[in-house]
Parts: sequence; C-alpha cells; structure tokens
Amino acid sequence: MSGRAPRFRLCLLLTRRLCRLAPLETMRRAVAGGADLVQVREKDASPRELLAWTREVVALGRELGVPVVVDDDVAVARVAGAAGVHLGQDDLPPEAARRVLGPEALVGWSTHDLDQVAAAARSGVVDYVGFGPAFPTATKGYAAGLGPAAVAEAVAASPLPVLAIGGITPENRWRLPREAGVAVSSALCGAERPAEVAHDLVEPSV
Ligand code: TZP
Ligand code: MG
Repeated sequence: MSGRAPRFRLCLLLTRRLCRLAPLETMRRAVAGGADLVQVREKDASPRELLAWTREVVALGRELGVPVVVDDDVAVARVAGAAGVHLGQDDLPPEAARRVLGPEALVGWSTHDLDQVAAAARSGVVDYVGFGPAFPTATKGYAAGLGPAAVAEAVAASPLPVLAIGGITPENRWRLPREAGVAVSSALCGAERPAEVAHDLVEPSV
C-alpha cells in the first residue's frame, strides 16, 4: 500500500484521566486540528460508566462528523451507537464483533508483528490495523518500541490501512511512514493546545 493515502490520518485515543482540558473539549479541539477518528479508551471504567461516557462521546462525534470507536467492548459499542470497535488480540475475535455490529461498522484490530497483520487481512472482517508500540510509552508500560523500520515493514506488508500506535508525538511523527496514520493518547490528551498538536501530527513539518 506504499504511497496510498491512509484511511485515517489521526486517531485520538481519548482517555479521561490523561486529559489536561475537559475531555470533550480535548476531543473537540483535536478534531478541529485534524483528528479523523476517536477511540474511547477507558481501561478502568465499569461497563455502566463506560456506556454513559461513550454515549457522550458518540453524541459529540455526531456533531463534529467524526466516527467514534470503543476500545475492547463490543456490547457498549453497539448499545451506544458507536461507529465500531477496536479490538486487542485477547478481545472478542473480529469475526464475532462483525457479527454483532453488522457490515457497516468499523472493526479495528491491534497487531504487534507481521503474522498478526497477515491474519487481520485474511480475516476479511477487519477495516484497519493498529500496529505497535512504535516507540516506548508509559501509557501501556512499554519500555521499548518496535521502531520505525518495523512500522514501515508492516505498512508495506499490509493490504489494510495501518494506524501506528505507541509513544507517538509531533517530534517523532516524521520517523514513521506517511502512508500510516497514527493513534495517539498522551501527546493529545495531555496537551494544553490539542488542535495544534493534532495539526502537527497530521502535517509533520519535516
Ligand atoms: N497500544 C499500544 S501502545 C498504546 C496502545 C493502546 C498506548 C498509546 O498511547 P500513547 O500515550 O500515545 O503512547
Ligand atoms: Mg483492547
């Protein structure tokens, strides 16, 4: 897929505890700066709380015209009317998520090596893959990243769009292939000016 425009250029991984501004304000500004996908990522919320919060994010997503996917939880994605779900390797298999959410839903799958990238393509039900960690990140406790070369290999091998993830900032974005979109949590959520950070992630200056 080298040279192809990424399906999504910037996914905001929205986690309330990491947000410097009010979380919905962070989302509003990140989308204004160029985020074109939002993932609700709340590892510690109860299902009930996650559902209530996801409904708020989905409502804002509709207002802003940006799709919202839910990390891990297919039931919450469906009940909240989200655009889809983002699955890890230990979550429900993507085929099951597709059956629950239907043909129009977005189904993303986290991958960490080329075998997993190939499996995502073979599944026939995955819309995009996350690939990482690209760089070390405290957000998920990775002391080391796979590195830009591994991301480039994944992009070259993947027939599906790739969102690189993990430790990505405006300063290191340029090291990743342009054909990959990026999924970013702390650099956006922790920002005082999320629109500017989003802009710099979408249009790296170098
Ligand atoms: N998967 C791999 S790294 C990561 C996830 C969810 C965390 C991304 O967060 P940050 O803060 O952008 O490194
Ligand atoms: Mg997960």
